[in-house]
Amino acid sequence: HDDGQGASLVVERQRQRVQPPRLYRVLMLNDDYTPMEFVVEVLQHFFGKDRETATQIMLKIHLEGKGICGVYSRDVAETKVQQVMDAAQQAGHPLQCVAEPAD
Ligand code: NFA
Repeated sequence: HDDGQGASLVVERQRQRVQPPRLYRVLMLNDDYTPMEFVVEVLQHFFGKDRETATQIMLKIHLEGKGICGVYSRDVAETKVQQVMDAAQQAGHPLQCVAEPAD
């Protein structure tokens, strides 16, 4: 049934425009100790990359100092960072992962 508020809700939504969620890049940083294989497995497991793509990203981080693992909403990006940091700590590797606003 019609509760009689439909028209006013439409007008309110016209006034109060919804903004798309801000996006965040998740970056991994190079270090001298984390094994290449561990980084490749992290990229596959937490970022959904296939083995070839994960290897390319790992090598870019190794050669250039940092690289983008993915771009997500803030909540998802922060969860990815925590998952990577937890996995690295569990394994005893110094791998660092950070999130930054995409723009
Ligand atoms: N630089 C590391 C090594 O030579 C590999 C690595 C790549 C570490 C990407 C962290 C990030 N074992």
